[in-house]
Amino acid sequence: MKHKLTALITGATSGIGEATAIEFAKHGIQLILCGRREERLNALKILLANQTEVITLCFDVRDRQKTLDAIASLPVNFSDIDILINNAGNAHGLDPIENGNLDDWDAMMDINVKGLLYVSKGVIPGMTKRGKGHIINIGSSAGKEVYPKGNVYCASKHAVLAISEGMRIDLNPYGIKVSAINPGLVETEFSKVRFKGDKKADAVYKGYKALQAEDIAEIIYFTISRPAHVNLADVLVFPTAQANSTTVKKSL
Ligand code: NDP
Ligand code: 8X3
Repeated sequence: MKHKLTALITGATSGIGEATAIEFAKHGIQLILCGRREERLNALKILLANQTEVITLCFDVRDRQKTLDAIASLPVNFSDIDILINNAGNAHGLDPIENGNLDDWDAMMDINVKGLLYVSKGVIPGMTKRGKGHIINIGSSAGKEVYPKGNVYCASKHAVLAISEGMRIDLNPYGIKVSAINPGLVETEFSKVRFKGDKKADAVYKGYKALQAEDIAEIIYFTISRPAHVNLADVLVFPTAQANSTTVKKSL
């Protein structure tokens, strides 16, 4: 009989995904850690090895076949995935629509939306077969409102919310839980990626206390550890200093 829960976390190489891996390891959940930066995956595996079993899968969620192959390659003791954390994603650029960069648009739709779908396609059949599972999609406050220059990133996160609602309906007959966790500003590598390393990124989390990746990881653990009859379907979480995407109380 299987005792340990198994979780697959995408985007485990930094930020929210990495913090979730650390949080889950504390609770003995065995981990499938995914990302493109192999050295970081290996370092995290070593860090958590004395707390739980860890396996790493290095792939780009944009590559449909590699994503499906990586999930299909899991050894039998990791292949029954109880918890899927669809977290991999980023914003690329912050430009008015008329100046938007096509590569940025492709990246956001391909990673945040299509990548999430490819990973889900690899994992859901096992869950439906076993009649259980919990999918957590990391959306954003940007999935609930649109802010200036957020255009395509906001669209990608609105899509994540719609997909989450669709999954919850379609997977309802199988007893599978689907939750959308939608954070506001979280201090991670997110803004470094959005601004492509530009120092504009430094200002994003200055003058107030942003959410930390660990805050979201604790909420994710809380969500997956509710009793069987309880599902947190949709969670919006802001730092106290933030009221919505454009209202942030800063002491500058
Ligand atoms: P980070 O930049 O710290 O982490 C992003 C993660 O996504 C990395 O582990 C990265 O791994 C992975 N990733 C990115 N592109 C790909 C890809 N093509 N294939 C596989 N993995 C990929 O940012 P966060 O932790 O903040 O972001 C995590 C999620 O949270 C995202 O979906 C983001 O939209 C969402 N979010 C973030 C907020 C914030 O303010 N920070 C607020 C609301 C939501 P690697 O580069 O190794 O592939
Ligand atoms: C990340 C938060 O406000 O940069 O999803 O869109 S925000």
